[in-house]
Amino acid sequence: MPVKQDHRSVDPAAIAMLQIADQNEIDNVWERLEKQQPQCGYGQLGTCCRICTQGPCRIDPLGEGPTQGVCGATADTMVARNLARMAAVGSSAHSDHGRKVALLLKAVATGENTDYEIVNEEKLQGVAAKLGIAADGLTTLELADKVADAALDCFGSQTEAPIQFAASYMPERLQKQLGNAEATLKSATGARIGLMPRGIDRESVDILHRTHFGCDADPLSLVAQTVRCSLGDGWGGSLIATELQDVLFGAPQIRTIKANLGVLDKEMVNIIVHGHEPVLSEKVVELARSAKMNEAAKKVGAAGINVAGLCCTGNEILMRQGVGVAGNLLHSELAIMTGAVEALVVDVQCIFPSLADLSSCYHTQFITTSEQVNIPGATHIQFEEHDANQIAEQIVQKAIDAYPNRNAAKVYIPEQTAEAVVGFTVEQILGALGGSPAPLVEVIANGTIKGVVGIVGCNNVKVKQDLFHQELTRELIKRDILVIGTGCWAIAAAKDGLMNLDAQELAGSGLKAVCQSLGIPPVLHMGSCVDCSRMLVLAGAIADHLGVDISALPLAGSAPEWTTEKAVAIGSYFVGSGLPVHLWPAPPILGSPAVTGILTEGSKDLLGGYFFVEEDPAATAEQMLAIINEKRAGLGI
Ligand code: MSK
Repeated sequence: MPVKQDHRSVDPAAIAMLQIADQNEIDNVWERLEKQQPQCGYGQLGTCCRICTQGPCRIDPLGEGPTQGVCGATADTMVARNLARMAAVGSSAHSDHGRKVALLLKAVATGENTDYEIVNEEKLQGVAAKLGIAADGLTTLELADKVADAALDCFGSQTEAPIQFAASYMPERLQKQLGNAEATLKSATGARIGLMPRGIDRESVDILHRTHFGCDADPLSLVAQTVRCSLGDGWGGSLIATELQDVLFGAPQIRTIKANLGVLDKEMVNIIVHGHEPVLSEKVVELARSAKMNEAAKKVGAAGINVAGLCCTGNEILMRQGVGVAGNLLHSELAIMTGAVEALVVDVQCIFPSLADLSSCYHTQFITTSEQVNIPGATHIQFEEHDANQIAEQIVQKAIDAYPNRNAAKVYIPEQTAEAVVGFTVEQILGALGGSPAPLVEVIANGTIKGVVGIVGCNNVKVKQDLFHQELTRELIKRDILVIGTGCWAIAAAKDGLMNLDAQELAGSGLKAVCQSLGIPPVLHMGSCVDCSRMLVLAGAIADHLGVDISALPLAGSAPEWTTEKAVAIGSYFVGSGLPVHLWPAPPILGSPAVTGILTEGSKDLLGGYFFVEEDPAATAEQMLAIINEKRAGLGI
């Protein structure tokens, strides 16, 4: 009698695959979590420090044992340093992604790279205009060169001035608010504590420096730098990634895609692309669609080539190419267990090292491609942007070569798929509204829609897969709150049918009427993790339209199944931009009353944004409604 697996996921496809894993004793992330129990309480509360070799030190928040580490660091210092380091890593991951796109744009502009081209001239001109770069008399490539230089300068700038992307895209009122907060911090502490990012790389390095042994011990300045670094991600690195990817690969369009493991095709060579950066996956899709490669696939007995995505690489090609998505983070092992995946091709971030061992039990080629992601047991095919076509062809060919090794007895593809309408960029949303936020503002002002919530982030194996994502989304739309979002949340919502037009029926009467008149679902897919920057830009456009601060708007954010350090950066730049942000699981800060106080209360006065923690989806929706109603009252609507 197989063990039921519905305590691990709400997704029927996942449950089916977990039953197969159970029957065949296949190791997986849920099993490994169980083997890790009980997990370290100090780590969960953030009160352990292994920054120097006099440690590791730990502090019991209940007052048992020492109250300081060997150097004298308190629990507040330890927690704040650990949090800052998380934000630095998360911001670095997003921003390094942005850097690579900026470097590619530069290489295309100078003619050094001819494997890519500028697909979206309109967007290029829009970005240039936003940055104040005059396009008159310049060719497209000359303009691209200037935009690439401006982007690259944001990474390495050594002045005290804010980076150009933040200074150009952030609403002026937010810049002023951050300036006021800096002044308040200075008068309270005497220290120069900045919040506007000066350089994307610099703010991460600043954290690495100030958290070195014997530097910053003040939770306030450590949290402030956490926010500054994260703002450099949201209004810098991630924004650069989003904007320049739209230039190079085209802006996403509203379209219908399929989501869940059922997108895999038993008759085809299945290639899954996983990770975050579309620079490689765009090429894999292009090559996989070519007549030449499909002919090659037919020669080995397949009906053709089918590409599917996972996680944010999946979101990128879903938004721009309409490619089906096989699942979110916790589907990555399950996808291999279908026995029908010829190649799992990964770039960077959110890739379990376990995929190598698991692939070796099947015919699946597990192919790493980034110099930053080397996994023992994987086949490494180094991706070089200047040779993208040839390398993508090599990868697709490797998948084709694997097809004859598929063991039919091991193949089981759950049939679940859901249709999802996706591709909601700021441009697409404003376009659907007639070019201005005015109609959205009007339906919010008259109460037809109460507010907007952005949900982001991962699956976390400690949370039943997709449960929080899906229930919170349902609870919010029921309360006439429009839900937008990115990342693995978006895939969870898509799999649940919440991005289907039929989901209008699940919305409250006001939201339903608006969605019906616009022909959109009540739950909008805005892209990958770096595309959280699209939500910032949208919030800024609404705030500017109304002439108020972002913090005054009936908006909130949530990361209800978050896992990664990138989510710390996203949450922190939302808070720094003035938004209340819900988190579950609780972040590792509860061992410090000071840090917890700053992030849940102090930041409210200083920045307008703050964090709150709640483990129940319906209670979270109620809290969000209360926040939204409070903001509405503040605006007099
Ligand atoms: S992929 S960062 S698990 S959303 Fe962006 Fe999903 Fe979180 Fe990775």
